[in-house]
Amino acid sequence: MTETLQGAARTNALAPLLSRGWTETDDGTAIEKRYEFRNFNEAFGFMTRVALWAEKRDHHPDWRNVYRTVEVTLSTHDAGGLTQKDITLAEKMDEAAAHV
Ligand code: HBI
Repeated sequence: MTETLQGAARTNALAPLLSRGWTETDDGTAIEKRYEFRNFNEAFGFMTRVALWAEKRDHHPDWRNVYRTVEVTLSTHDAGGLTQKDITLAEKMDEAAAHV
């Protein structure tokens, strides 16, 4: 099982994400971000691309779509917290959102 990120490794991994609108949950077990697109088609297209990528890697976002917004929570449930898998998925999602 992937280990949760701790100490400096966690701080360093989170720094670029926090600068791009990700926040840590109060209990520290997850990160969250709200994406806003121009319309539903862009939001759902983003979700489709991320879903295919996530399924291939067997690591999945918790998310909620309302019209043109997508609210995302990332955590590694098996590990009970934040792991490198969440960081990698967050980076992939930011990249996907930048190319809708
Ligand atoms: N996705 N976010 C997340 N966290 C998990 O622990 C996880 C997952 N997708 C699939 C998965 N675990 C499976 O590997 C296990 O539940 C078998």
